Amino acid sequence: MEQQHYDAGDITILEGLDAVRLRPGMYIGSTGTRGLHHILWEIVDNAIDEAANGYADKIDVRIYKDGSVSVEDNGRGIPTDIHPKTKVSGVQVVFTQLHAGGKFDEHNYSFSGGLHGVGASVTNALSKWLKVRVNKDGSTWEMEFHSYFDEQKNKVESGVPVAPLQKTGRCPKSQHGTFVHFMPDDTVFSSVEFQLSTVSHRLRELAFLNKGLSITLTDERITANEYVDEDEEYTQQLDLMGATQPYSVTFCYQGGIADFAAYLNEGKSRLYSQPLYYKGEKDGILVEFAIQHTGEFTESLFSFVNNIPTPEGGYHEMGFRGGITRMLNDYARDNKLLKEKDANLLGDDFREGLTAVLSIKMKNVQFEGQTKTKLGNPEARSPVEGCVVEGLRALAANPKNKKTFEDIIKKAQGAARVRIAARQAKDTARAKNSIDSLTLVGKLAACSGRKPELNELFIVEGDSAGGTAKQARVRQYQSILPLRGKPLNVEKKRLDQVLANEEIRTIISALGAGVGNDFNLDKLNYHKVIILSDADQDGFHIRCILLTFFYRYMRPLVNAGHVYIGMPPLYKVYKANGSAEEYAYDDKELQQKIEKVGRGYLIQRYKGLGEMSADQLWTTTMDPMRRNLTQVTIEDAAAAEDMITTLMGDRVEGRKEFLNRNANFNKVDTFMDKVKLKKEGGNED
Ligand code: TTJ
Repeated sequence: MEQQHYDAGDITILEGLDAVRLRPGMYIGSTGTRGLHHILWEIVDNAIDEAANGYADKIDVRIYKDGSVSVEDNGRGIPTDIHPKTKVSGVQVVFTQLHAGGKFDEHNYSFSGGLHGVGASVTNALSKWLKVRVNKDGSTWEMEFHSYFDEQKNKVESGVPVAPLQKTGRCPKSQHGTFVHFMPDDTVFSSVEFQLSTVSHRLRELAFLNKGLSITLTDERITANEYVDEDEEYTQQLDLMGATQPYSVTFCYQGGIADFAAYLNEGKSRLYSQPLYYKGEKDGILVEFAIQHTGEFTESLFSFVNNIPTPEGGYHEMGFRGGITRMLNDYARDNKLLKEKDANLLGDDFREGLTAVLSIKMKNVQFEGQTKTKLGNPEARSPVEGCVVEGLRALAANPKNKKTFEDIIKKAQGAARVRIAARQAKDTARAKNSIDSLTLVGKLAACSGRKPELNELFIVEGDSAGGTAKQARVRQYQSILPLRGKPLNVEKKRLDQVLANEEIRTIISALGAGVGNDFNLDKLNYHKVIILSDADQDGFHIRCILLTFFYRYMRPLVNAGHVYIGMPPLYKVYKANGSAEEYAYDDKELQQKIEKVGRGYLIQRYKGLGEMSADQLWTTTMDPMRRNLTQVTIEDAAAAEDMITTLMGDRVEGRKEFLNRNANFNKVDTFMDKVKLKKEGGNED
């Protein structure tokens, strides 16, 4: 082999390739399997570019038995003439000049590059040998590069031309193209074994992304019947020659990314048979997308920038999603599928079951993210969104797509319904979880005893009566929970709204047995839950609300007979000298007590619990031996609910009227009679 002479320019070129040799990771990411395949993609990208520019429609990739690989296109062929500045052939420039691509070049006017685009010279620098053959203008040209150990320099030189580009023969003018064959350097890469599945997957992807381009992959290492692509079983044509022919597969998709979307949805139920496809351009950005909804719920968006996958997303995906949401909401409104009062559907709703392929082409791409597969150009967003809106509008304007768009809206509306229901369930769960002991701090005066069977909880209307009850109680087994304000009217409220109410949450928390479907009687802290409210309009209302709440959300509590109404007396009949003191709980009893006390009696009428002393409250209402307690039956609770529903619900007028009629406490008791309250287990009169 002849030692070549290099001029100054050539030296810098070789120093360029030296840099690649020295730090391959800087150029191809790694020297592992990924890096190995990267040097193949560098070559493939060149052929793809030629095809994308319309000069080639066929690419052949071949893996040889010796582990080398070749790429051939039927394009114009790499320029063979001498480059005036460097005085070497175009072929030599391409394979020995560090192509300033991707991240190194701000003037990256080509759409190619990006993740790859460091150029064919990098492949050359990391190969044991590389051979090029160009068919152009009726001639065949050849050139070879190699790496060798330079004994004088005591180091490996790589990518060195063995000889200048040479014309080696003639060929028909119609036979034009470039053939590049190389052997990856096993001293550079940890493994030099190309993976058929990796190569096959990417080439298929490229075939989808480049409509009509035919890409053939041949693997001479195996025979046709030795490899069945897990995704590609149906394209395998195992003939009688299968045992002797090398494995070969051709990818060619006339529908481009529309075929890609259909391919991704194979075997799934589909909302419409053909993917919707559009190709457009805005502000110098080429935008192509294909969408097809499945009957499934997951969204899968495959996005690409300049043919490079962007699994980490980025601004183009934002624009895409935004465009879908905007256009479909507009469509639904314009076609009265969404009524004026309806809220807009969310992007998530439209994307349920959506399979989409988005492919854009733009200049000066900036890749970001963990794996540098996220588009970081904010200027991409708006043109993509614009193209998507425009494209979908054009598609929707086609009468044959009318049903498709209507079905998409319907599916989204279904998704929205599920979303709203799920949201409510989640809120409820969250509210339930947040009901904890904190809710009770400063509110509940808890008893010291730990036996629920013996323990009593008094739910007392108002802070002042609550205070009195706290003084009066037997702290071993009686707990007091004062209710500030009126607890929320549980009627016609969803569980999550009910749970948002302070007073209600406090009650749930104190009882400790949960609420709604989760209510568990076994965890109940009190076997007597006693509602203690004033014998007036407000007290009556509170009692009804609490009963309705228990009926609706803790029905087992009522069913098991744990709920009671505490009955404070309405009157005290006494003698001024203290020789007599009787309590009456209703008008009939008042007459009896008057007779019992006899001449000179005095009557005190209690307007509320707050008027009683702790002693009086204990004697008349809280002492188990003397109090007048009424057990609430399920019918009582149902009647209370009915009361709330029919008289205290939406009909404000009806409520006012009812409360006016019942402002008289006697009528309250009449109501209580009507709902057949039973007396507590026979320990009083
Ligand atoms: C450059 O401008 C003049 C016409 O040819 C253009 C060109 O370079 N075409 C071209 C390059 N087609 N195919 C290639 C190519 C193919 C492979 C497989 C590998 C490389 C490095 C380039």
